[in-house]
Amino acid sequence: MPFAASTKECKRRRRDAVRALGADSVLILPAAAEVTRNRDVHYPFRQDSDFAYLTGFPEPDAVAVLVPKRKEGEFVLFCRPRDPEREIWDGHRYGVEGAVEHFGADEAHPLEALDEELPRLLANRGRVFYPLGSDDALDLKVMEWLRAVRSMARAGVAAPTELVASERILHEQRLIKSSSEAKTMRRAAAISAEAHRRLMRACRPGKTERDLETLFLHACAEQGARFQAYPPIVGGGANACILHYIDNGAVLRDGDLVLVDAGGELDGYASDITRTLPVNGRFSEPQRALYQLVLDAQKAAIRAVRPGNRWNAPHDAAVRVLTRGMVELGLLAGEPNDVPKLIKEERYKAFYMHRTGHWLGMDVHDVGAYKEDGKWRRLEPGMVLTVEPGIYVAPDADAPEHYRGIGIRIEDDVRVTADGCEILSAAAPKEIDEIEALMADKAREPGISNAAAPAAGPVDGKKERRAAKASSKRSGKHAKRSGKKEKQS
Ligand SMILES: [Mn+2]
Repeated sequence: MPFAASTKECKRRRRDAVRALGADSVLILPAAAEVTRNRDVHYPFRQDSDFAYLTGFPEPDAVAVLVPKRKEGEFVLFCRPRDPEREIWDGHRYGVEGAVEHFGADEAHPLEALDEELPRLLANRGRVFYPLGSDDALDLKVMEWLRAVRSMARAGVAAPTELVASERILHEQRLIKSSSEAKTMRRAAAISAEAHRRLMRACRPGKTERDLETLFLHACAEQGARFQAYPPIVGGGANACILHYIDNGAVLRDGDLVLVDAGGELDGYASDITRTLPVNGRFSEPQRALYQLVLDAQKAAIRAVRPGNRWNAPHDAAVRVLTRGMVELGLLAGEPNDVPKLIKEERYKAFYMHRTGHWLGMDVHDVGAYKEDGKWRRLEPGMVLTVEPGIYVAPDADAPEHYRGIGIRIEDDVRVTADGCEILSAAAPKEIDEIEALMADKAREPGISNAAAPAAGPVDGKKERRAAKASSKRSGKHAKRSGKKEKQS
C-alpha cells in the first residue's frame, strides 16, 4: 500500500470532513491523473494528496464523492473496473468490488457511470465542494452535472446554488496531523536524516554534486522511501546561492561548502532537510562564522515554535539574530543600535531573501492557510513546519571578500506539541563539531570495510561515544533523537 493511512484512519477523516461539509453539501474529489513523460512513458504515478487523505485509494482514474447523511451511504467511489486483460500488462486493480471491500466505500461504480450517477447525488443539495478552478476539464464536468440536475426541476428536484473550493475544509483538516501521521513523518525524517549522515561521511573534494545526490537517493530508497518529496538540491560553493539549484552537475572543490537540501517521501508524507557541510571536512574561519550565525538563528527560530505563538514568530526570531550577526560580521554597515532600523528596512534581504519555513505534510509545501482574518495564524499542537534560515553571499555581492560565494541553509522539520515542539529531523547533525567529527570518521562507516585497521575499532568507538555525549550536551534542549518528545518552555 503506497499510502500509510489505514482504512480506519481514512474513515475517521471522512467523518470529520462530513461534519465540516454540513448536511446540505456534496464533496467531489478526483484522483490524480497519470502524466506522460514522453510518448508512451508515464512519470511514476503519485496520488493526489487530498484524494489520498480521504480515501487511501492508490489508483488513477477515480473520483470520490461524499454525500453527508445519504441513506444509501455517504462515501461513493468511482474507479476503473477490473480488467483481466489490462491487469496482465499494468498490474492489479481493485475494481468496484475492491473499493467497497478494502477502502470502505458504501457504494462503488465504474468511472464511466459518473455522468449518470453524479446528477442524482447532487439532487436537492445546496452546496458543491470540489477543487474549484484546479482542472479545466473538471470545472466543465461540474457545470454539465449541474445542468443535468436543473433539467429535473419540473420533477421537483432542486439544484445546488453554491460552488465552494474543497480546500476550505480539507486543507484545514490536513494542517493538523494525527498521531499516526506524526509517526509516519517522524520515520520519513529519520530516514532522510540517516541519508544526510551517510552523505556527510562520503563527501570529499573531487566528488561531484551528482555523487551526493545519488547517494542520498539510494540511502532513502534502501530504507523504504523510494520517492523524494522534491528534487534534491546539491549546491557546491557559490551554487548554494542559487535557491532552487537542481542541476547538481559540478565537481566539489576543496575549501568550498556544499549545501544539500533533500528529503525522502515515505507513504505519501514528505521530509525536508537541509544541511551545509565543508567539502573537505573542516570549516574555514569565514565559513565557520557564517555557519554559526545561521545555526544560532535557526535555534532561536525553533525556540519560537510553540502553541499560541503566531506563524511569523520563528521567522522574526531568525531575522533578529541574522541581522545582528550581519552587522557584527560586517555584511551590513551599521552599529548594534541600528539593528531594529535595519530589520524594519529589511536590509537583511540582501543575504536572506526567503522566509524561514512552510507547512510540511503530504506535500512538501503543505496545505493550510498561513493567515486567519488578515493576521498570521497561531501555532497549534499537531502542525508540522520547517525551520530553515540561511545566508547567501553571491560571488558578486557587496560584502567582505572572504564571505563571497558562500551559501548556507540549515533546515529541520518541527512538529508543534502541547507545550513546545519536537524536532523530527534531529538525527541529522548540525553542530559544527558534530559535522566535523562525523566527516573525520569516514573509515568506520557501515558498508565501508574496516578490515584494514582492525585495531582502531574499539578506540574509535569510545571516541565516538564521547563525541556523541558531548554533542548531546551541547545541543541542549533542541536536539533530540527523533522518536522522543521534546519539551520546551
Ligand atoms: Mn523547505
